[in-house]
Amino acid sequence: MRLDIARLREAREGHRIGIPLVYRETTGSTNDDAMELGRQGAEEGTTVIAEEQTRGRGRLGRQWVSPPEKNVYLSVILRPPIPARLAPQLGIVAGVGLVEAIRNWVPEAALKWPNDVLIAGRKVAGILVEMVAKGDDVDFAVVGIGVNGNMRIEEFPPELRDTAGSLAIALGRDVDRTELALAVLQHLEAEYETYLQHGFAPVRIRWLDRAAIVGKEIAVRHGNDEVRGVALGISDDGTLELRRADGQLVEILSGDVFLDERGGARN
Ligand code: BT5
Repeated sequence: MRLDIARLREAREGHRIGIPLVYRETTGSTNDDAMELGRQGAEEGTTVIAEEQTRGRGRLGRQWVSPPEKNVYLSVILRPPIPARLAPQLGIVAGVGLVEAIRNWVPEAALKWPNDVLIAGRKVAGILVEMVAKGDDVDFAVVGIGVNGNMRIEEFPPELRDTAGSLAIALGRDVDRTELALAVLQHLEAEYETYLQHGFAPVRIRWLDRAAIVGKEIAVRHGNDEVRGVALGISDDGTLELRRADGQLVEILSGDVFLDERGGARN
């Protein structure tokens, strides 16, 4: 079933995020579309949503599997008055909003740094933040969110069948994608409002509360590098804090986190 765009527009009328809403049946990447709109001066909150992406992107040029009418793919333009170096905070803000939205369906959903959402160790959602700076400040950022709603295991490519999941897989029934998109926009807005009014501190606390990795043994890989240790939390800049076995504290800017088997997650 298609998204109910009239319902989405009506529900977001008068809000900061989710309106104007640009709808695409199919597109390369909603992030590319939103970046283009941002460059053209589109206002904060402008959102692009699609039924399908033919070139859905993850971080570091990776692919985001985005078949038609199964999941939610959306990108939001934000224009926060912050220095460009703090842009990674936006991913954390979005991650907290995203996990809150997903918890309406699956209360045990949790975050994995930087901002994947996991259910029973399977990745059900990811975030891609891209930013354009003006001098030292953020001109605009695009927060791209992909949530697997109704994908079944056999619909994922074979290499993702052990690590990817969806709300439908967790629940054993389909979800209403319009409701899911709406929840994502609502919770993203709530978290973003908190961030604008009170700064990063309260968002950081909520992130830590919903994180699957804090206190656990993890490995962080970036290219051929690997750092192992206990995840302590995130810093004010959104970097990951780790304590290695030799006691040294390390701050990680970017990479992929792998939880120990004993941590109960595979991804
Ligand atoms: C992410 O990247 O998790 C960010 C994903 C952001 C997607 C949204 S959809 C709307 C907007 N438009 C876009 O073009 N992108 C955004 P990363 O952490 O790099 O994870 C990518 C990795 O996750 C891939 O290399 C696969 O291993 C795995 N993967 C790909 N598609 C997946 C899916 N649908 N569900 C779960 N895992 C997936």
